[in-house]
Amino acid sequence: MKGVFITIEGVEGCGKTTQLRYLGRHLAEMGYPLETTREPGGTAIAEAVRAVLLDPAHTAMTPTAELFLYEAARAQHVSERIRPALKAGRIVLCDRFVDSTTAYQGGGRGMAWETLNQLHAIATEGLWPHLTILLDIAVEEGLQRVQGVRPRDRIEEESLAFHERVRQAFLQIASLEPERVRVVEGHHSVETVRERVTALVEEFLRSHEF
Ligand code: Z5A
Repeated sequence: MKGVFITIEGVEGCGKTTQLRYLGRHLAEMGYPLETTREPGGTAIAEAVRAVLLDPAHTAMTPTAELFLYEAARAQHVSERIRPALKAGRIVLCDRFVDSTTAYQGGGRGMAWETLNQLHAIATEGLWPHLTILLDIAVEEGLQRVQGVRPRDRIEEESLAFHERVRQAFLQIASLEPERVRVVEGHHSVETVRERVTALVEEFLRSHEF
């Protein structure tokens, strides 16, 4: 595999989507071949699954059904879009990936991490990000940022305690895999966060001779 797979993670409103946009523009200006995408989603089938997952009307969805839908969307996304882009030597920037499942379904819903890791391995056929940026922010601050910007989805409707467990799970992943997962404080201005994210990614690309 020639490409580089970079993911960006964090709780709601941490600023992932904003930073992914800046980073994508910056890397494209530097001349890197690039693919930007998101989870759940990134292909027609996975985007259709996303609509089912986030629909606030789907309050009856069981945690197991939810988990399999996230992994199903991921299997399609990896096979149809991410692997081909990596094979073509591109940098793939992805808004959320397996760590979101570990944090939300594992940390938030209490599902066993060992089981989740087995499912990740099946869905991705062993593909793991080379670098993950975790934007860490207080849950209340993140939720405040997205309040009123767009309608709340099914996961956002969860309690503050749920989102706090998700944040702690993300931090735990970072402490378990400090080489891959780099934490950036998300509460700073967009510009400050942008500078830190750019510096981390540039350093990574330099050291990996991409
Ligand atoms: N989910 C899951 O449970 N399991 C899984 O396996 C996966 C996902 C993959 C959809 O994700 C949901 O699916 C999500 C997790 C769950 N749960 N929820 N809800 P999503 O990524 O599509 O949705 P999201 O997490 O809610 O992301 P978001 O709304 O796109 O937020 P964001 O990307 O973190 O932030 P943003 O869009 O860049 O910024 C939000 C607002 O804050 C916006 O107005 C910005 O202008 C502002 N902003 C951004 N940065 C700053 C700074 N630094 N200062 C001040 N204001 C800022």
